[in-house]
This record gives sequence, C-alpha cells and structure tokens, in this order.
Amino acid sequence: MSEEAKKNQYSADSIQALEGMEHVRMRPSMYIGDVGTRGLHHLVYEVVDNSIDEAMGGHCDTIEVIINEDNSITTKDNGRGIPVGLHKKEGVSALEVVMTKIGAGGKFDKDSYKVSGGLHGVGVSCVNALSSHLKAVVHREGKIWEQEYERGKTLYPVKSTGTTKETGTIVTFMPDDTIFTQTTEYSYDTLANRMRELAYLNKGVTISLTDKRNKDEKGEYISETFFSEEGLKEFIKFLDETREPLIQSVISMEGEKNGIPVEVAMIYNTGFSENLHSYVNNINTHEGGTHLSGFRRGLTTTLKKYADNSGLLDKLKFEISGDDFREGLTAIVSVKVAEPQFEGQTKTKLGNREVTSAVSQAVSEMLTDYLEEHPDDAKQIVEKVKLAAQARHAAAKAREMVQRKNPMSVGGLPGKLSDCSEQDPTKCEVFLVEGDSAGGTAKQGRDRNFQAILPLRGKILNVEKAMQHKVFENEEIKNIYTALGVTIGTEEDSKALNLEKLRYHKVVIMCDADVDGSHIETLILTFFFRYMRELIENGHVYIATPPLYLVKKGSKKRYAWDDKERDEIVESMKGGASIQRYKGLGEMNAEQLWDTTMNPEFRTLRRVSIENATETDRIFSMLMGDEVPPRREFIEKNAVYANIDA
Ligand code: 0RA
Repeated sequence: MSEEAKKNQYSADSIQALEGMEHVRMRPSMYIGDVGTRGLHHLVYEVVDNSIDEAMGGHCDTIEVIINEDNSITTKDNGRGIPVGLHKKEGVSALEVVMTKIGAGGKFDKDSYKVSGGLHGVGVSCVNALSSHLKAVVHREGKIWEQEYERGKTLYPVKSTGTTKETGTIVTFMPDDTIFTQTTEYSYDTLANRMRELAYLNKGVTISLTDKRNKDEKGEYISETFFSEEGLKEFIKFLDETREPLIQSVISMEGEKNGIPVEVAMIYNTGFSENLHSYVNNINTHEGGTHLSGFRRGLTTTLKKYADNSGLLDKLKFEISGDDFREGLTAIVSVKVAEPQFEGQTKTKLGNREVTSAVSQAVSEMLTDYLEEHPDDAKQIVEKVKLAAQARHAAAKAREMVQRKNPMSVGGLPGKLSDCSEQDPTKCEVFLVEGDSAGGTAKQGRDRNFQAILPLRGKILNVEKAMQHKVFENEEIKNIYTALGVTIGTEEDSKALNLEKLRYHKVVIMCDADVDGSHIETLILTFFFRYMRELIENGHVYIATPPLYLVKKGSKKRYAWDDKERDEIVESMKGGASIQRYKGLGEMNAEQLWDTTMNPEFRTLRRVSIENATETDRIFSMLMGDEVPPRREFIEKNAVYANIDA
C-alpha cells in the first residue's frame, strides 16, 4: 500500500470507528439494553466483565470497584493490562483501539469466552462512548500509560506517565448525564449483589466494592469484599441460608464435557418451591435454555432410575412427573460457551443445542455418584419426590377450580368484587384492599368507571410455607385468580399462566401504612412472585401509597407521607395546626382516600419490578420462610422493599 493509500485507509477506519461510537450514543439501548438504572449499572458490569475475563484466563485475581464521591466509577484489576503497543491495522496504540472502536473492543485472542449476544460483551468502548469523561490507566511492561476521552473522543495520544512493577488496568468513568437522563446515581446494593454473584461464579477472585459517597458511624467508607473459595457450592448455601436442608451436603461438580466447561451445584430443602438459577459466561439466563433443559433431563433420568431400582416407589399408583423431582430443589448451573446464541424476549435464553447433552451428562455422573455414596440422603430425596407427586395430584384437582374451562362463561366472579363498568382492560384498575371496612371506603371513593375493588379478608395465605394444593384451595387466592381473569394452562403448557384474559392492566395493592399493612403487602407480593410472576414482569403490579398524616388548620388541609413532610407542613402553617395520624385506611373517609391514594391525578403508585430474581427469591424465602433470626436481622437492617424496586 502506498503512503497515500495507507493514510486514506487509516482515516477511513477512524471514521468508521467514530461512526461506531456515534451510533452507540445515538442508539444506546441497542448496546446496553436501556438508559435507565439498569443501563447505568450495566456500564460497570461491562468493565468488570473484562477484568473477569482476565481472571478466567488466569491473569488476574483481584478486582476493585469504587463508587467515587461524584458518582463516577473506578475499577482496578491486576490483570495483564490493556495492550498499549502499536495496533498495526489502526496505526495507533491498541489501548486507543480498545477504547474507541466498537466491535474490535474486546480481546484480540479468540480463546476467551466472549459474549456475542445478550447485553454483556459489547466492549469497554461502549462505556467510553456513553461517558462524559473516561480515563484509562494501564500498568504494563514496566510503565504506567494513560489516555483520556470525552464522550468517546480521544483527548490526547496514549502517553507514559511513570514506571511501575505492577500490571493491571484502572478505568474511571463518569456516565454521561445527557444519555442517562433519568438518573446517574449508582445503587450500592445493586452493584454489591452483582459483585457477590460474580465472586461466587468465579471462585478465587477477590472483588471489593467501596462507596466513597457515604461514611459509616466509625467514619469509614461503606465497603465489602467478596471472595469465594468453593464457588457455586457456597453460592447455594447463601441462597438457601434460610431454608431447612433435607440432605447433608451440597451436591456439586465442576468439569468439562464435550469441550464445554460445566459447573453445577444443588441441594434439597424441606420447602416446596423450585429454585433454578442458570448462567452462561457469568450472565444470568433468566429465560433458561439448553443448559437448563440439560440439567432437568440429567436430574430426572438419574433420580428416576435410582428410585425405580430402589423399589421405593413401588406402591405409588400414578406416574412421577419431572416437576416432582424439583420440589424443594435449589440449583445453579453455570456454563461457559465460546459462541453463545441468546434467544428469547430479553435475550437471556441459551439456544446452543450442543450444551443440553453436555450438562445432562455432567449432572447424571454427579448425581449417580452422590446417591451411591449417600444412601440415607438418597432415601430422603426419593421420599420427598413421592410426597411431591401425591401433592401434585391433589393440586391438579384444586387447580381445576381456578381454571375457567369455557372462556365464554362469565359467571363465577367473586361476590366481593365490585367491578368497574369499563371493559377495555388497558384502562381498568383493580385495588386489592385489606379488610372489608377499608374495602367499603374504597368502593365509595373510587371512580367506578375504571376502578374495581376486591376486598381481601385479613392476612392472606403465606404461599412460601404452603403446599401447592393448599394455595389453590385458598378462598382469597381463588378470588384473586377469578377477579383478575387469570387462568392456568395454555395450549402448549398445562401449567403456564394465561394472561390473555387479564381484566385489569393495573393491579394495585392497597394496604395500611403500618407494620401489619406492610406484612400483608409482602404476603400478597409473595403470592404474585411465586404464582403470577409474569404479572409483575409485565409491569401490571403496583403498590398504592396512602398518606401517614393529615395536617389541618382552619379550612386548610394537607397530607403528609412521612415525618419530614409533616414537619414542613406544620411549619408552613405557622402554628396552630392539628395533626391526625392515619392508623389505617379505615380512618380515612371515601373522599380523602380518593384524593390522596386513588385519584390518578394526585396519587403515587409504585410499580413493582424484579430487579434481580436470584436475590428476590432469597429475600422472599427469608421474609416468609421458617427461620426467624435472619428475617429479624434483615428487617432491622432494611426496609421490606430494599430489593423490590418499585
Ligand atoms: C484487550 C486485550 C487484552 C486484554 C484486555 C483488552 C483487557 C481489557 C480490560 C478492561 C479492564 N481490564 C482489562 N484487562 C485487559 C489481552 C492482553 C494481552 O494479550 O496481553
């Protein structure tokens, strides 16, 4: 190539690079999912993923994440450092290429498990493009190198600023507030949950998180260090901390099958829910996929074979189904796939066919060994499966009652439901109200055109502690199913939730603003989380926020939702104000309830979303399960909704 041609080639490439970076800024959601809280946190995960890649290659064992005072983020690792030498094709430092070129961004070596779909693995250059300022510092080849950028544009060529004996990469970035317009404030808990998860998924790697925005009573920054010696085995113990184990130890394996690294850990508890968590290249695959199918297949065939041979199931009159093997099971499957294909609505379902048999084989071998070596545990498991099968039969009968066989039949709406007149579900709301008296007030206060009221009697069943058939037999729960028009069973799946006939697109939980109220709220949420998760996932579940105080002076009336607001109002009224504390919804009259809590123009509804299913699962089992001490500790430390971002 002539000098001239080379020059043209270089500028053509750099224009392309620029276009790539511009494209990220124009369509950030294509790269990081969204520009809300999730996307904001995703920036951190993206950089840390690169450090984890170094760790997976055996080049790094320590990663630090710091939330700086100004909400910018610093990550440090002791990996090899991003290469700084001349990148032949681009004619600039490799560091600059990694930071400013979309796609080329990641590693140059092909032997790492990069993620091509999903949300991770888009490269640090994306983080750079979406940061108002970023500084990269590299310790490599005895020297310290650095380069800075503004909105992805290089401020100066890579320069050396000193010498060093270390290796590693330090990245500091400030998310661009013209992109993240909703918020640029990082949540310590969200980052901590992910760092903890990464530490379990990558044993031996130390990951610390420090929050420099706040100091504790001792004047120290809030900081945690996550490290796991045993990986998934410990992760399972953490997840099942609040459940009572059925067997002695965690069953686990780690190895390679058909060239695919597979890690599995599982335990049975005395509970009734099934908790499966799956990961591909450290990404939580919420929608499952081929690795999870492989796990199920391996589990079912191995346990079935064992149970058949043991003669323990001889007197059972009906078939055991796959589900029966998973009652009270908590399991994690983690695989590394070189070229993962992600499918599904949220691109979190693994599609690679070859993974199924790899995981299935791994699980079969692991379980066969365990059952042979632990006959007592094996017996416990088979007994549990047997009970599950019996309960399933009882549940199937009970479930028929919430199954509307004929979709045309309207009959059977619960008598306590006060329906609205509007028929278009997208415009309709239903309030689930605690108690008949509050229900009565809500009925008077509502706009009957589009607001329906379903009073619930006292505390609804704690589904965390009940077997399935008890849940479907419960009067209040049956009423919720029928009132919402939600049925169980679709053409493809007899147990799937059917939301086609959902009667109201807003389902609002309205409880007293006190301890009892929040307990009932949690019971209802537990039910939705375990039995109607899609309703939450599709954004239909809301929590109403009634005020705590009414402040009055003469004819002036103002409501307050917390103590600070109350004090401000009292002060603004300049003396002589009287304060009424609402102990419950029942103390409000219909007009007050409408004004403060139900009128769409003034009310605040909190939409319930599941930020992190793994963590939410743990929290519900802790809050609603048997073991009291961890629950008390949790409630003392956090608000009930700490991890349900509403
Ligand atoms: C490109 C190539 C290599 C490593 C990295 C990037 C790298 C990126 C980040 C981001 C944060 N920490 C990082 N550590 C490394 C391979 C390096 C080599 O071949 O020596």
